[in-house]
Amino acid sequence: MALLPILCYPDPRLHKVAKPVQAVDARVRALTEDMLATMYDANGIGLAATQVDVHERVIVIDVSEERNQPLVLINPELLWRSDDRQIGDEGCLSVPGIYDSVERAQAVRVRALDAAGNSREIEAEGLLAVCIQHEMDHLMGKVFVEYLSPLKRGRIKTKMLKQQKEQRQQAQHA
Ligand code: GNR
Ligand code: NI
Repeated sequence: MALLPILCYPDPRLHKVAKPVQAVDARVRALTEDMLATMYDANGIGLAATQVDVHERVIVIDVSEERNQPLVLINPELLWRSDDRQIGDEGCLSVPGIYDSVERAQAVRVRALDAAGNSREIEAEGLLAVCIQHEMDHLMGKVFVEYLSPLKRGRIKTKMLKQQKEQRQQAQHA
């Protein structure tokens, strides 16, 4: 098991479109294990393969308080989304320290393969539905800040680049 480095906005690799997984084999299972370890280590509720620079349709999620209900979604397909909407603050491990309000469907139904390669259908609402939509966006190369105004997005981009520059300088002087 390994912790994987997480790409940070505005890294252009976050906008790559992920390809379907061809076979749920040992390589893909190892990827899901590493992604779960990385997500738990970073205290996130979800992680898309795109964020660890793997451009395949793989998502891991755990929205439980106890952090003991891992969910693996491979090749997820959106079957249905409710007309009912919800608005909530979102954050992203690829945009650290930024939280802003995003409107999403209140409920979704998805079909995906699990880590054993079995097809499953999941109906989700509330936070789990938000997280599934947020992660499926990542697989399409979309980051939540793209729902914000161009002004806010510009400010976030500047702030992230400044943070990254400071981090590089710190690393150099270490
Ligand atoms: O950890 C995360 N929290 C979160 C909170 C509200 C809405 C979405 C999320 S997902 C995020 C982890 C992440 O960046 N997944 O891609
Ligand atoms: Ni994210």
